[in-house]
Amino acid sequence: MHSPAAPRWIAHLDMDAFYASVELLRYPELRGLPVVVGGRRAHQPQTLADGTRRFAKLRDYAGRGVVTTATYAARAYGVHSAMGLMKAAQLAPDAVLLPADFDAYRDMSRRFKAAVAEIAPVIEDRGIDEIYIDLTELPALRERVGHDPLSSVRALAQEIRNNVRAATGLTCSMGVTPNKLLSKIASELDKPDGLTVLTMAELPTRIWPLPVRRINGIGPKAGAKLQALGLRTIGELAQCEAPWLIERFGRSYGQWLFDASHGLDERPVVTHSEPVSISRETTFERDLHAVRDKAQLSEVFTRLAQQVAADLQRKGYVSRTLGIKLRFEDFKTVTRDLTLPAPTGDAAAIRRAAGLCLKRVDLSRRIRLLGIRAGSLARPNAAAPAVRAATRKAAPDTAAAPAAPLAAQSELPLFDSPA
Ligand code: DCP
Ligand code: MG
Repeated sequence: MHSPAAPRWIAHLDMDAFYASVELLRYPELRGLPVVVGGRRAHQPQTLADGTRRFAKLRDYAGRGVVTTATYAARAYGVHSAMGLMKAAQLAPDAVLLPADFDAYRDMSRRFKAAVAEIAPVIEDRGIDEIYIDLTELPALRERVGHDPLSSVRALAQEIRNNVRAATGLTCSMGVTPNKLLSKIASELDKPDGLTVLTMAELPTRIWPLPVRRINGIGPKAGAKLQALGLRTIGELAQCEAPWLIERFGRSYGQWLFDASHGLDERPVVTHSEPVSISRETTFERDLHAVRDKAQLSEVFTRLAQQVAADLQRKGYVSRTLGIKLRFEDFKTVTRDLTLPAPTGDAAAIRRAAGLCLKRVDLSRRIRLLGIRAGSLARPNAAAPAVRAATRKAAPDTAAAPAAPLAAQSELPLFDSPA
């Protein structure tokens, strides 16, 4: 085990404009242009008779979709992730709009992680385009005692970046520091295609001038509260005494704020993380009504169940807790879930369980978003978990898990009766 005193070298690697960069591999003629990912299938580029491609432009977009990601050329116009596409169109009307292709992004995600693992296998997966890597025990660093440690760290980080580039054709940005907290901040300091190596000695010059919100864990609420207290930068936060912060933010968060501002973070790089749940959801182009749009809703519901089943299968899980998420026209969100007597990965069983959850929701309002979530994940070959007839948030009349065989192909009528 690592003693807290022994310094570590932890890297945070984050792919640059990830989804958009994957698209540029496929459409190299778009390189350097403002490109936004976020369209629907209708925005798929058309190949013309002469072999050239015709792309959809943001100016022609109408709808409620949001920007999933934008190339750096598009960001120069102020376009960013989560911005409405109509708003983005005002800023960059000539930007190219492309539909998202999640299968391609997932495939590229696996490839870049494999390329890192060839050099540095201690990896914590943080999602589709980012990972932490513990470099501390790598021979390339350990065997160079007596050499300039910073230059070995830099060379190793560069080698990892080169391998990612060679395997994927994509660039990434990397921060390498003594811990995860600082590396996460550092990887953003020289984006895109940047490498930032920091020691603790550089905390005052490189980290303290940054706004408090750059710390992963200071969200909008805490950020606003710190701002109201007159604390804008991480350095200003570091000037505060721990008891003063604890008084205002509570014992654990106050102490954490103090530690974070001083660049302290002992969290290990965790290599085996199991997903808590697998889910799919979709936002409709227009709000749908349970009765009038029954056919369309039912179709979407089936598709979501099939997607969740396919995700489960690909990742090698079965699920025992199926749930649904609904967002209504007034943006109110409700969830319902249901624990099955035995885990399943079957699309029909998932749809059926989700259908039972749906029956517990008042469907008189129009629906904006629909999602299905599979939780309590297990490996199919693992010993069956103890059967426990439990439902959470269940109405008394539907508390029992379905008794019929879950793989039954019969489809329950869904969206048939708004409560
Ligand atoms: N993403 C998303 N919704 C968001 C933000 C991001 O679906 N609100 C997706 C698209 C991104 C990917 O996740 O390509 C990675 O997210 P990042 O925050 O790392 O953003 P990018 O990789 O696109 O850009 P950057 O170069 O800033 O890392
Ligand atoms: Mg990224």
